[in-house]
Amino acid sequence: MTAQIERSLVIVKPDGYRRGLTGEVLRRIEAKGYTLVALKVETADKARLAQHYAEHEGKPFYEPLVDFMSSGPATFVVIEGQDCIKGFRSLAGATNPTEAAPGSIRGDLGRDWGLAVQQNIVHGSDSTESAEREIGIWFPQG
Ligand code: IDP
Repeated sequence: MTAQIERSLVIVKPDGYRRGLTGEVLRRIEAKGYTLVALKVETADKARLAQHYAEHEGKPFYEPLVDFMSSGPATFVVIEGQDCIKGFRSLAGATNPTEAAPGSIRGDLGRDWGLAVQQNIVHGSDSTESAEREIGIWFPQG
């Protein structure tokens, strides 16, 4: 597959915001060479979170996830760069912070202390289709 310039939706989740890690996440994104295209701080409403996490509806962690994600401010960022969707997920590390490799955002900073939902600092789109859909949810004005 040829490399391509793409966009991804990154969220510094409420745990990252509360712990003062927003700058650290943005620093890693920029250090990797990705560009910040749009950025806002907002407490997410549950209706838009339901759209964002529609694929997880019905799973045991769904309700705690929506509660957690709407529990306080989060930072929504559109990033751009060559293969940045896969690249950012690599920077983020595995979903479970205990299993995420050292050096990754979740491996270095994420927490999984028997909580109902993994407080893993960041979200990153997992495909071009998801990125387009998620950017449309959080940045409807384009
Ligand atoms: P991802 O964020 O690595 O793409 P997803 O499977 O899309 O992972 O899950 C969305 C979010 O839901 C995760 O980032 C994490 O916060 C939470 N989550 C996923 N699976 C579990 C689980 O098994 N237990 C608790 N929380 C989970």
